Parts: sequence; structure tokens; C-alpha cells
Amino acid sequence: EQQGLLGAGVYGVESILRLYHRKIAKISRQLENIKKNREQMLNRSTDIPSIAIAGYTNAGKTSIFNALASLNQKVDSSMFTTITPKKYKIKVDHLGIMLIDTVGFIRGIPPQIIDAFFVTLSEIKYATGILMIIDISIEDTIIMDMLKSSFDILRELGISGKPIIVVANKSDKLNNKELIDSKLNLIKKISDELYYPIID
Ligand SMILES: Nc1nc2c(ncn2[C@@H]2O[C@H](COP(=O)(O)OP(=O)(O)OP(=O)(O)O)[C@@H](O)[C@H]2O)c(=O)[nH]1
Ligand SMILES: [Mg+2]
Repeated sequence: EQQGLLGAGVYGVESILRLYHRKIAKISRQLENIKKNREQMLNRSTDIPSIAIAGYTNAGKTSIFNALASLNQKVDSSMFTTITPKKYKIKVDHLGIMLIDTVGFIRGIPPQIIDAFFVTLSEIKYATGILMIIDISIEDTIIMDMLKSSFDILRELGISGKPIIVVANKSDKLNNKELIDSKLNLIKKISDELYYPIID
């Protein structure tokens, strides 16, 4: 035990730190349980086919979700507009499909954030298929980085072999057809290199 002027102060700080360490440990245990329950719930295969709309934050996932589901969920140019994503059942050729909006990816996503968003992102893991939305109005190098890290994140979530349709969004922001074609070629080339869907 430290005596003197600093004694009480150091002791005080240490006890506060111990308290927070205990709180963090408790919350981590609760989060683990939520993850487990949620995974078990999502893993049930009795539901109708589901399509998860995934991709970088601000790519336009919710805009596409709204268009397909005729809904009006919040859309905005800031990052992480969607924090608690919505699911909605739509009909395609008389077949019921569960459409799932998701939380956006970011580059070099820190493990803590992955943890916090893991529960919502794990919806993607149990979806029948994925629409991967890419904003093609930005620079080629950034598109390449985003695509690569998006496939990395899917891998970190334990996803492989699931059918994925890569959707080129915001093409209206590009002013000529040649430019759009070159972006489409770029995303097709990278996607083919990085991912092998298994469709049965
Ligand atoms: N020009 C243009 N803008 C679009 C298009 N799709 C979406 N946007 C705009 O892009 C911004 C982001 O759209 P959101 O649908 O909120 O994107 P998100 O991927 O859901 O974003 P987060 O929820 O933050 O991950 C909004 O300002 C939209 O209006 C498009 O096809 N063209
Ligand atoms: Mg959104």
C-alpha cells in the first residue's frame, strides 16, 4: 500500500480501474451469450430464403432496400446511418423472400467495432444469398480497396461459397458509358479473383 501524498489518489484510481475491469468482463460475457443465442436463432433453416444487402457504409444499401421493399428507412450521406437494420418480406415471382438491410463495412475495421456489430453482421452469415453493394462513382483505387476489404470482412464473418451478386450503384454520378463499363469490368475482375460462389 502506498503512503504519503499520492497514496489515497493512486489507491482511488486503482480501485476505479478494478471496478471498470470487472464491468468490462461482465459486459463481454453478456455479449458472448447474446452472440451465441443469436447465432442459434439465425441458424434455423426453417425460414423462407433470405437476401442480405451488404457493403460499405454509404454505398447505398438502405436506398436499395427501400426501393425493393417500398419502404422509407432513413438514408443519408453520413457514415453508419443504419445502426439497427430492418428486415422485410417481399414477393418475387410469388416467392416470399426476406430482405435484410445491414450495418455498413468500413476499411480496416477495428476488432472492437466488428465485435459491436457482429450480432447484426451475422445476419449476412445465415442469409441464403448476398447483394454486395458497391459505389462505383468513386476512384478506381478506392473501389478496389473497398471490394477487397469487403470480401475480407465476409471471410472474417465465416462466410464462404454463398451466392453473391455484386451490385454497381450510383452509376448516375458517372457521365459516360465508357467510364461505367470500365468500372464494371474492374469490379467483375476483382470479384472473380477473390470469390468463388457455390450455387446448388
Ligand atoms: N447519386 C446517387 N446517390 C445515391 C444512390 N444510392 C444512394 N445514394 C445516396 O448515397 C447516400 C447513402 O445512401 P444509403 O442508402 O443511406 O447508404 P447505406 O449503404 O445504407 O449507408 P449506411 O447505412 O450508412 O451504411 C445517400 O445520400 C443516398 O441518397 C444512387 O444510385 N445514386
Ligand atoms: Mg443504411
